[in-house]
Amino acid sequence: MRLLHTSDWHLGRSFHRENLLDAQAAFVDHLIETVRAEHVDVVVVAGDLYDRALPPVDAVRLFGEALRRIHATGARAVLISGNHDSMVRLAYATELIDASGVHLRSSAERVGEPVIIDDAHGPVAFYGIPYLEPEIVRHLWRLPERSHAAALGHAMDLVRADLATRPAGTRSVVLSHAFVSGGEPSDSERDISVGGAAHVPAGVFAGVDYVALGHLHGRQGMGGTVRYSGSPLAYSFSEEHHVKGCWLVDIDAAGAVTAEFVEAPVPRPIARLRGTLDALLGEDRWETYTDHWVQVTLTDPVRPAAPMERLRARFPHALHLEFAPEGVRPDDGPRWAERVAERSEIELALDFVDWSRGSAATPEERGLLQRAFEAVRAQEAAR
Ligand SMILES: [Mn+2]
Repeated sequence: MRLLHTSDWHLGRSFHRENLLDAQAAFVDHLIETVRAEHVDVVVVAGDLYDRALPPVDAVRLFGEALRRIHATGARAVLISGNHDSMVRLAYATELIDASGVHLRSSAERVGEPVIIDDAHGPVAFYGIPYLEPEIVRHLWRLPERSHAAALGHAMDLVRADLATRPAGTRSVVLSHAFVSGGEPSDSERDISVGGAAHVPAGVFAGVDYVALGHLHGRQGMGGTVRYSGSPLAYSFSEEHHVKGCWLVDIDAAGAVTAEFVEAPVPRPIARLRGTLDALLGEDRWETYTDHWVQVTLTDPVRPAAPMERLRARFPHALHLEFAPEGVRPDDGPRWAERVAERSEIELALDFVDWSRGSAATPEERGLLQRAFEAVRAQEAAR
């Protein structure tokens, strides 16, 4: 059986105000061509189909078109919701859509209920585990603790319990949207930590033949046959060295897996440049970046006038500008944007408590804030 594993489409997302819908549509074209050229049996999409719970209409249209075109190739599809998606909205009419061979799995109640797809060697069971918000599934499953590890651990127990009832030799694939320990994040995933922990150990997935992961936006293997495909496009400048695409995965009669990476088209390469304005505008070595989407860090000791306008004369696709003056006396420490970058919501809130009151939050207050952030996220997930 041949799968095409992809994730994190984030349809409707923009890149520093640049609309990416055309680039996302080009990825869908590429996906369909790959399914046909490589005779893919099942397209597997591991969550974050949309960028937000209420996606813009153009994104909804593109998603509908992608499903229709996958169906038209004759391939089947199994998709799950991610932390950016609305579980409830994506669960709409799934039982009807199932009849077409396109299987959206977007509810915790159905994780132990596989989609069975046969090939010449027998059945393959596909279990779709959507992103599980710990606060929600803790009540549903009466879990002893509110954590990603407990949530996914229980979901995988349900998967293994179902698999044990299947005929001997049934092969298995799990789709999951989670942050597996040891994975390398980028700047474009949304924080999902609960009580400080976002990670689950890879060992939670023991007992299945292939695990198709989503959530982290860089492709990576997590050991064995547990893999992230990464997003099909770069969604932050931190991804400038990523290679984007999908895994083409073959599962043989015995359940042994081989995988090969299929690169996706790059709408426009991205790069981070650093130097003085004169150097960036004058030196030949920057010529290769004139067609890139660029983020520029200017190192001029004194901020030049109209820097973006002047940069765009050479780099028409400059999108983001930062300043890091060199050779000047440090003033009040790093700039605001630098201080908040890469800090989580909870850390920012704790900074605010400290700043406004003059003393740091107590462990109890910290817990209270953490629970407030998680409650908001749980509410969002149920929308
Ligand atoms: Mn994502």
